[in-house]
Amino acid sequence: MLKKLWVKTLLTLTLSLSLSPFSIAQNPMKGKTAYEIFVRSFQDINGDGKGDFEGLHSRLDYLNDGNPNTYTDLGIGLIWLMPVNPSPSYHGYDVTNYKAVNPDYGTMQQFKEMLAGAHQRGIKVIIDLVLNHTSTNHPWFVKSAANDSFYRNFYRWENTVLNNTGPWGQQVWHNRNGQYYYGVFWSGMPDLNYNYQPVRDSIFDIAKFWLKEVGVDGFRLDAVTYLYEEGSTLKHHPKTLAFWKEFKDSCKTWNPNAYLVAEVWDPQDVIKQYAPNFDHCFEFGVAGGNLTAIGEANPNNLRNALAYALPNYDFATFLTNHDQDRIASVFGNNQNQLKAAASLLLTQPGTPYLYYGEEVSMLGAKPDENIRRPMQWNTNSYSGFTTGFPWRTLNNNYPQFNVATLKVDSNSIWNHYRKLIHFRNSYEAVNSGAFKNIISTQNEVLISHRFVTGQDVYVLVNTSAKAFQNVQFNITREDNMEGIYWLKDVMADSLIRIQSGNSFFGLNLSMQPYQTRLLIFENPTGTQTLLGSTRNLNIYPNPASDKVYLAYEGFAKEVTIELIGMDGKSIETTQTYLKTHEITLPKQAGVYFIKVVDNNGLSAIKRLLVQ
Ligand SMILES: [Ca+2]
Ligand SMILES: [Ca+2]
Repeated sequence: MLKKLWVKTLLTLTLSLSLSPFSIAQNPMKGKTAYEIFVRSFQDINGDGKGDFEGLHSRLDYLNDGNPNTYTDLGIGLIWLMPVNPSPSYHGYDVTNYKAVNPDYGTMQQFKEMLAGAHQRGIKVIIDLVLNHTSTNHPWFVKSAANDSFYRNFYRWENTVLNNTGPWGQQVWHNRNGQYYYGVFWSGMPDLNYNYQPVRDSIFDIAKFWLKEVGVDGFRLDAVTYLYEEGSTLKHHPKTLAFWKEFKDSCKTWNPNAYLVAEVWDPQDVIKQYAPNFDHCFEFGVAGGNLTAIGEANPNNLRNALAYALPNYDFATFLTNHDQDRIASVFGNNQNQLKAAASLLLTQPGTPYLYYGEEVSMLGAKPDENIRRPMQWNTNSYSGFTTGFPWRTLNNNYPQFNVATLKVDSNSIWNHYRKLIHFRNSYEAVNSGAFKNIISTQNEVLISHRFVTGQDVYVLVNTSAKAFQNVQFNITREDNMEGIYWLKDVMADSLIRIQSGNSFFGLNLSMQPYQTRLLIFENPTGTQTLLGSTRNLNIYPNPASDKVYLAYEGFAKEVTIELIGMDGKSIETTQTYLKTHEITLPKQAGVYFIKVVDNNGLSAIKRLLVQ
């Protein structure tokens, strides 16, 4: 098992030696793993059957307990809350007041307390802003429909129904008292008229309110392609793109670290046009590539999507979101396929977004309510989501697929997610380094080289149900050093030995169906340049009971670790090539010593208090 201490040590070291090859260092969410939450379905505290801010607050430790030395949380660094504004609908994508919170979820004070709790744990929080349209119950629309002189032009009105239909052929002009207003999605969501300056002013004021007065870290921006319509141009109007540029610039003025992620559900050449106006767009091409890679045992779509996006823009990735059938339903709850899909998501470039419950294989297929069901926490009634009656029934698989049950099964999908997220969080090469697709003898196995200077990680994911005995591929080393190298296989916690006389290595590995291998390139025997010149032995925790973890740097590859008692007698000796080591401690409390010696005779000794 990967140990955080070891990872931190290695990371500190490599960070000091390298700069990211990307220009994305400025991205405020660089390196983070994100989690999309439907507040109504996450955790209910007051027993009314609807999730709320206090419920979410009580579950923050599940996402990230804020302690970098624990490994039992999910390791999430950013949460996206689906709309929290008041709304007549269960989902909230038709807002009636942009500067308030939905009373179903609690008060603004409770929202702010939850936000503070998240920030204490190092979790950033962004909220969904739905700015293309409002609810017909929004006071702006009510006044507009009543012909109020100021609000009339907040929406687009025509005296007669126009015969143009919407982008997907739908009716977009809706009757209200014999006049017609434009609503691209449906009659309950009238589009705002962005050609009217007071609308734009109001929208900027809303963004400023949330960033400056409330203190959220940014926004997920819904349906960003539809703001302006003129004639037959109903999407991607040049004014729409110009608006978002201005919006981004303004948000960064109010908070330089504000983060904007946009929904541009379009082909990649369209995403490319929008990308400069946001920190991220969701990469629907890569997301689709993840699904076809596993569904069709063919990673080519994914390879192509990454090849297009990577040189052009930074992006956010996912498997499925709140608008799509859940991944567990897509793959018939095949746990091996679901693990492989998670492996793709959490080892690929881009900021990955989990959809809540994905980590416990929550099921869900359209209609939308069924993909937004209550979270599956435990085996209690209603899975611990509520003590009352839930707003929507739970999936009937919750007795087997819930956090509490899967947490104690080391091979579960939940632990697969947890390990991968912590792995990703720990390696700059994986969370924000460069990506190179490695060609092998098996097209079904996606092999990625993720790297920054001084840190090389190779990820192998078998996208198929077939086992392969001989997956052959080459890896290269720029430092061109001769010697014995080791690849640490993190998932298997084992080492693969390779030897070379030049910078080119041929590897030949087996892959089980849907297997994931995470291979870290360890440094060659006897060379210490990459490890730094200072020998350093870290013991954690200290004082300790039960177990301690060692991390050491500055030693040659092979080390001998010795546990010594107060009387100076050796209790246990171990030889290892790993850069980290776990020791099970004697039951007897007292002072012990740990000594590390390498095969060049370099050594360090440290005192350990066992409680
Ligand atoms: Ca509630
Ligand atoms: Ca519009």
